[in-house]
Amino acid sequence: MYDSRVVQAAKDARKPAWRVVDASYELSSPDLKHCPEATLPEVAVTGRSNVGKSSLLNRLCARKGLARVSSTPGRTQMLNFFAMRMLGPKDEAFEMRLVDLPGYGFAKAHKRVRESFGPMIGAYVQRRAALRGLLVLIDARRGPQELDMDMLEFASEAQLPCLVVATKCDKLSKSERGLLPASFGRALGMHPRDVLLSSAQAGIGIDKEIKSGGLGRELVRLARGPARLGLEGGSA
Ligand SMILES: Nc1nc2c(ncn2[C@@H]2O[C@H](COP(=O)(O)OP(=O)(O)OP(=O)(O)O)[C@@H](O)[C@H]2O)c(=O)[nH]1
Ligand SMILES: [Mg+2]
Repeated sequence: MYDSRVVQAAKDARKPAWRVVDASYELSSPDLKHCPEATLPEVAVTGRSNVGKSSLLNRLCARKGLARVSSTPGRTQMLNFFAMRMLGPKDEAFEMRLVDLPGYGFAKAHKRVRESFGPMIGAYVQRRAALRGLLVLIDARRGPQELDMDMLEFASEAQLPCLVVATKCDKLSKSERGLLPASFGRALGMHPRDVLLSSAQAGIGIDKEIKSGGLGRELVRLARGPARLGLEGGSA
């Protein structure tokens, strides 16, 4: 007997995946009111300060200075919108936005994500009509922290699908990388297939495995997900 999911996964693995062919910075917004008009589906990149959100975005778009990167935590301070044009396995085009969010856990006084977010990220995650999903980035070596669990819970309450992306995997050995999806999955109560490996430095999961899927395909899958109910008339 064949497991149809295994057969499908094998078929998918042979297809060239979605890739970014054009990316540009649009604007930065301090709140929901000043976001761009909700004309394209969005996926937002979230995670602790310094986890590598802006670096991941740059590597994905193959543009080093597109989003600002810094070794000092707290570099990204607004909701930063990037328009992306992607090409699929049959060269079909898809347009979406990727949103680089400020990191959480930077101000030590805030013990919970929703406090550390303040109204900016909280309102964006809860009420942005164009938002279809979140990439929750977690440092591969540090593993999931309480604030990450808090973020996943917050997103789930807001009915937003999430994908966990382990960052800086260049710092792990091959065997550590192999074990990571299952161990992160256990800690987070998620299926290991919803945990991706990545390295903005080495291209792991981003452009190294582009033929077998990687982040591009997952982004399009999230962006093509259904809009959340009840937000259609909301400010976007
Ligand atoms: N080794 C390694 N270092 C990385 C990788 N990605 C990012 N870094 C480093 O991690 C630091 C933080 O990177 P950023 O991309 O600015 O992180 P961020 O999550 O956007 O940070 P904030 O905007 O402050 O929340 C920088 O010094 C990067 O060079 C990676 O894949 N491997
Ligand atoms: Mg950043």
